[in-house]
Amino acid sequence: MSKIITIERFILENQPINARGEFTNLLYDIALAAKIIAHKTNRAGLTDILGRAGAVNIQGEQQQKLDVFADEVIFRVCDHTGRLCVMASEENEALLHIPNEYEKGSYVLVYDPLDGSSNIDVNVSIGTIFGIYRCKDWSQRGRLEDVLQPGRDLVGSGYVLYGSSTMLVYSTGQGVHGFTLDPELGEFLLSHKQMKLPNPPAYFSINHAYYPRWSPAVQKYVQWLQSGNEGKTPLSSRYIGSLVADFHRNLLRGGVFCYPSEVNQPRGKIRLVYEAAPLAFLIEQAGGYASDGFGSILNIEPTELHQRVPLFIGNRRLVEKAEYFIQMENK
Ligand code: P6P
Repeated sequence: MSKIITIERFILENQPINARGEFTNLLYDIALAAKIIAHKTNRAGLTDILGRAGAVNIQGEQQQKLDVFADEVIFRVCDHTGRLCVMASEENEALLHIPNEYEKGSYVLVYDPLDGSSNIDVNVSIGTIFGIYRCKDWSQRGRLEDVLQPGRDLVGSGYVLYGSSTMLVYSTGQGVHGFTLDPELGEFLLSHKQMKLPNPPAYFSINHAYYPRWSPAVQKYVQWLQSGNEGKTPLSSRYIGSLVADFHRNLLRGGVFCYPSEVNQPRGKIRLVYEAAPLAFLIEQAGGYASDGFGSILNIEPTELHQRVPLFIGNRRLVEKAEYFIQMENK
């Protein structure tokens, strides 16, 4: 029997040297929020939580009740702890300020509480994505500048996958580590230490329905992916339509997830601040790379909280090939 290590113990024993208790405790808080959301998500089919909450979020998407629930859980677990100076969520147009009655802290939490929500009612895996920055100006109570930081400045990021099992995968810059929730114990146990992208990769993930709307460069890139990427190992196509699920499978088996810009979504669909940048931080820690087709996602300076970005993320060679085709077209 391998060692039984809870996420709390692992975080404590592996916290970044310069981190104070605040950062370590923030990761605990996220693990707690994940357990609460998992508990509700796993019962989604059994309560009246399914279906639409009636509201429409900033993205113009119908909010599912679980979206709203997950968003509120993360905020309420984190708003009073004194570890954060501000939060930002996909489900909220404006910044989420720390209520005045609570102490503010030195970290920033950005998150997509439940990505892939269109899959909730059809029982397909969905996920939470989060990123952690340092507050830029301690004397202030959290401002947009604290959230609009490039992914290169992340001090930690991760995701929770609510699937056949619930997994929390995170990095604080010292590798990527995965924990699986034991629902009986209510504990996340270390199950995937130092996760690294396998080579050769096995999959490519893209929504082929958009083929007619992609640029010729992206069409050529997809044909390259389909052609066995220059005679190397042939790739199989897998696309779940749930970013965290596709990302997690590719992290375990190797591959590339692509959401290029297309005629109807000229800046792509994936959000930079709380989806692409946190996952880009993770994939680099796992030996991979993430690009918007022109350069690293981590180097993009956000200008708006909900801005979207084209995304190619996974094994470096596959992502750099996308850059090659796109940059050839733009010569
Ligand atoms: P499409 C879910 O809404 C999401 O943001 C990601 O989780 C997923 O990868 C993508 O959209 C799917 O988008 O246009 O292929 O249905």
